[in-house]
Amino acid sequence: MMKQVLADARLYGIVDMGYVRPEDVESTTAALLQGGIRILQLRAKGVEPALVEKLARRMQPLCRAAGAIFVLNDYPEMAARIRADAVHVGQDAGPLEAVRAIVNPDMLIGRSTHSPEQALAAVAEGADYIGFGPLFPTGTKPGRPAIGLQDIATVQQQLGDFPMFCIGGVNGSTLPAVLTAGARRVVIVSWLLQQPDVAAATRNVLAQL
Ligand code: TZP
Repeated sequence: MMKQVLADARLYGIVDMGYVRPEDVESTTAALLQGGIRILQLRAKGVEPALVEKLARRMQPLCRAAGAIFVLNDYPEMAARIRADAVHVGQDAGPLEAVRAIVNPDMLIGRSTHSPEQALAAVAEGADYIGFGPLFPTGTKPGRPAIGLQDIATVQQQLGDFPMFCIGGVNGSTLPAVLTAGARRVVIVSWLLQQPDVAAATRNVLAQL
């Protein structure tokens, strides 16, 4: 069932604790869901795990009620414990087989990829979806070099309709170019979170996808 929600998802949102105060996690989650997002990640780099779990447990029921996929970034053990719908890991997490061994068999696994080679490798390894980027330099992942738009079409073609979410510096102004470059699905983090009306901005982006 969540596989179908994933297949249908065009916009992936992230409640990133670099932009959202802990006390605003629920209202931000609600606004993104209200705008129509159906896959939502908690990303809390540098936050102590006990607080991450607390925040996850606040977001999760809101996602569930909306029929949206709740993704925990990093922490496969925690994802298994709280029965998240999905866990997202980076290149540093080791083989996906090891992640798969930790989580429930039906849990979706996503992986960040930063080149066509990594994208194809993650799919071959059994990822359920991938992130592909950063397309542009972004303050949300500082120091990570931008990969540009030139490889999107080729990789997406090779993957068929496999869920590949283009990420990094996607915003209201860059979105048209990202779509023209061949992206079918995007992740937008800071730009969405910083909109005065998050739900309306989400709705607006979804209409363009
Ligand atoms: N991985 C690659 S780029 C990125 C992540 C988590 C951050 C994207 O954030 P933003 O604010 O949409 O550029």
